[in-house]
Amino acid sequence: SAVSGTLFSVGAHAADMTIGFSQIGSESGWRAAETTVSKAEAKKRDITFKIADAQQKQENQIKAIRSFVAQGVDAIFLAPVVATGWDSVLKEAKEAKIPVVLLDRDIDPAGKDLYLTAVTSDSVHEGKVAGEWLVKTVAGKPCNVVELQGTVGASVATNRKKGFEDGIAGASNVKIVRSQTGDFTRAKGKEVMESFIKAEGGGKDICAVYAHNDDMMVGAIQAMKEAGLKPGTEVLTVSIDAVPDIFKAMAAGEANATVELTPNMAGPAFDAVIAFKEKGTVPPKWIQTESKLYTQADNPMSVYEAKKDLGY
Ligand code: GYE
Repeated sequence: SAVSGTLFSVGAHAADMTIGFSQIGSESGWRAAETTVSKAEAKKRDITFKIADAQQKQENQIKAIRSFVAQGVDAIFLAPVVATGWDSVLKEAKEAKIPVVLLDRDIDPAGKDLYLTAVTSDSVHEGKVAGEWLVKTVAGKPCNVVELQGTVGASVATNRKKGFEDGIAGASNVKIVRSQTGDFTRAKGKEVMESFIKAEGGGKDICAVYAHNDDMMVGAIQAMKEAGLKPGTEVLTVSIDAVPDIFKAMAAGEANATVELTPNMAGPAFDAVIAFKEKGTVPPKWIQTESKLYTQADNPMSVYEAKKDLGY
């Protein structure tokens, strides 16, 4: 009928949509899984999905966004490598009436009117859960912690640092003695851990390692083993992401705990964009995904097996 015809033409249909995604790169196992899962989620909804890999560089992300704007895509997903420096390019997208959705990292609060919604976990909470786990586990014993930070200027690095500091704030026995960036990669995690061990006279006084992601921890575990230390027993480990390899390390007794976040940030983002385009539904400014702590007590080998099918 004429009525349903009219209704049909006002709605944007997922199958007709093209969405561009400015992805950071492939620095971690979590990131690679996010890319895989995003493609699968686009396919489920019949969305034409274009991914631009920025190879960790903000300037490449800015170029990708400009190119998506020039192509007139229906929406843009952005995983912002750092939190600042987005104002002018996001204004360009806004002027072109292209909604932007942030995935997995935030931008500075000043940019809040420049995007439709952000799909992220609560990264302050993740750090806090990690810190509280450590406080509980050392049960009052003195504990010198070394910290491997994520990418400098990334919201998740700032927040996971702050959250951990909050988590240990009430425990004067737990102290961060060294803290440096390992840029979220295995290679740098290993390198920085080697320098921590050297600087700490062989590492005998390091009680725990806190890493802002599992990949850096996997590198750090390697460094500890090569230095003759025993991660998982002599040196406690707690990190974030819950990638399959950390469960393997937990099953081997070489890692202690991880905080999980889902690599499926795109699914809720697609749904928000579709509802916005089709019905004008404005999503909440923050779509929060869950965080969950896993320890050696959670049957790590079975989690490892289950994770392998989830895009990792
Ligand atoms: O934890 C880390 C990745 O932004 C949530 O980035 C993401 C983080 C993730 O490199 O592994």
